[in-house]
Amino acid sequence: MTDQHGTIDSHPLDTETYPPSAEFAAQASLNDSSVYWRAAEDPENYWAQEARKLQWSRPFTETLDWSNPPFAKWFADGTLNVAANCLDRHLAAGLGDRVAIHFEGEPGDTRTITYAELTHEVKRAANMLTSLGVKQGDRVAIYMPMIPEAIVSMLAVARLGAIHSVVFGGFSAESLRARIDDAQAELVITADGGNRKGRVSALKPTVDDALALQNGTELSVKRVLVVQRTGNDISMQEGRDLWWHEEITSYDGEHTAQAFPAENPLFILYTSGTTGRPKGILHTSGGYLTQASSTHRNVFDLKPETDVYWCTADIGWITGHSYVVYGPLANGATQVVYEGTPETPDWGRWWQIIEKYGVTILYTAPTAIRACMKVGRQVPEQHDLSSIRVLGSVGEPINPEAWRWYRDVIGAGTAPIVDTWWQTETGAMMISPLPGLTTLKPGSAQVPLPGISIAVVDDEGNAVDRGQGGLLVVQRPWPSMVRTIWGDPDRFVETYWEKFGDQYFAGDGARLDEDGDIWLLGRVDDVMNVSGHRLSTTEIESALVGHHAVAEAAVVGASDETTGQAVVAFVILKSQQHLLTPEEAEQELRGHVAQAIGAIARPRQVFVVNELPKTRSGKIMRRLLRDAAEGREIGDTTTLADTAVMQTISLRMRSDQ
Ligand code: 6R9
Repeated sequence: MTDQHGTIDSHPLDTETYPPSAEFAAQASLNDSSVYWRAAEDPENYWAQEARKLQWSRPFTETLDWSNPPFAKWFADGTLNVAANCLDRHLAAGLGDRVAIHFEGEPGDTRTITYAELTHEVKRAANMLTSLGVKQGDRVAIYMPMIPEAIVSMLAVARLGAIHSVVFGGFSAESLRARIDDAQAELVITADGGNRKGRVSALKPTVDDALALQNGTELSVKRVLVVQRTGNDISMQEGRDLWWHEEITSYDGEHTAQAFPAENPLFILYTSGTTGRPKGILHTSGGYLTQASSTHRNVFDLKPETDVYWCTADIGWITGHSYVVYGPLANGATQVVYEGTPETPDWGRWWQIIEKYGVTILYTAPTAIRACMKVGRQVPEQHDLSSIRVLGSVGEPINPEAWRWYRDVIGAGTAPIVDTWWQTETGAMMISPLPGLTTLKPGSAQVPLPGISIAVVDDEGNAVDRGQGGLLVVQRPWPSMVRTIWGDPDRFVETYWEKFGDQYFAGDGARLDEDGDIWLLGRVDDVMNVSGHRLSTTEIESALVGHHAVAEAAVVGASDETTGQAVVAFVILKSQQHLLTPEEAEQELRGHVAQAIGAIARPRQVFVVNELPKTRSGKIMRRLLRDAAEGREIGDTTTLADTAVMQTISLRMRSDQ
């Protein structure tokens, strides 16, 4: 079905394209499009070749075992040590003096850590954990700020064949405890605190609260290891709590890594923002490391000898796991790790860091880009960002307006932008341009990576034609796929596999354009149906942000007696736009959307707000906005970064109606 209204069944709004420059393509490692055909002919063979770039103790003979779908096994008879692949292997190749981490603390303290030093620290930590009783298969919870010890801890756990469960440092005591209980972790690694927004954000007291909760579950935790970072006053419980810096002095850097089977569990990561119990997404070793490292190399055109890479994600999220820890370190990359927030001490911080370290590849989220846009281009323009050669985006669809700003202001109008679609469940990137090959379209993640089979299907699971919209599915197993939900295989089957049989249901809507490129449209519950037309929240948000007065926008489909659903928009105006009153803004923006997309997309209401409700990972919680738009009691706000936001919005709406 196509129509003129710009619904998800029609052509994309933006048809401008950006082919790779001749200079970029000439130097790119992947600049021959035959890689796609070769991988498509025999995906398993493609992944086997990528896997062989890792160091295996016992080489695998079988690539994929899909005899018991949806429970996949990759490279199952091979053995390897994940941490040794990220560390010892590079030392053996003579790269010990290469910088692994340029650490920048928020207060301005710095550390430069080479691969030799990182390896030494991880070996000592592995010895320390062994003497604390950690062994293969045990679960270790990590609740840390973005400091080198967080990465050391993850790698030390991995080195022992144990399983880490990193819990983002912004989560509450209850959330932490729920995750500890679910995984039955016996050890927690934390810090006294971290630096955030110019203040000490205490962590150890939250761990204490989590462990003290009387929730009817017997506490699994026996020990707490505490890294000293901020020096805030904390209490240490005799017999349970140990200072890392005191304990570590007893251990040397001699540690031989043992090889574990490729399917040995590597980590559990709980997904946030969904209703009900958190889902413990389980990832294993060989397949995960294969795809994390392969995509990190190919999508960023990584040159480990010369690039300085920076991914701004926290290790509490999947992006931090795959593209701060495992991908970059397996590839021997040099990277920046920054502890703090982009606005501390001022909005110039990120650009100053890029200038200081000569960052060449930057990987961040659209929400951060829009925040920087809101502040204005004059801030990054005060810094020399000429080292940048590749830009990445992840976490949500990037609206064309933000895309163009990112390329023009941060990428000097020339850097390719790789818009990478993937999920906690997919473990690594799935859909993304390749910077030396793909002609870019702002706002579209475009093409499945080599070796990945993606389709857009209708409700019956039939692939839709070009020009049409539907649901995104992955058609074949991939190496870094989620293996199960920890402790709940039935839920794993139900959530992802029951809808379409052996195709993985991602929960995202998507549209194919006339070239067959994929446009992600947000979670399927964010797709609205207005008078029988399917409209995407993303598309309307993009139109709103395209208006010169709008800094950020969130759109929801609120139930409506006549049209089924109606479009309700929440916008933040740019700070210098006090020219428009809220009433004028509503008029103006309703008309603007109608003009940009079609009358069918005209918002029923536009509310001007000061802030939008977001999860701690920066995703807008449209569910709460929908509650507000439908005049309901606001639902569960526990995953909000700032719980007061919804109160302010509700008050604002009541005064309006
Ligand atoms: C990596 C990560 C996954 C959900 C996913 C989708 C959205 C992520 C995107 C994107 C459009 C992109 N998403 N990247 N949507 N374009 N490039 O973010 O994992 O936190 O599990 O979120 O994020 O809706 O389903 P996770």
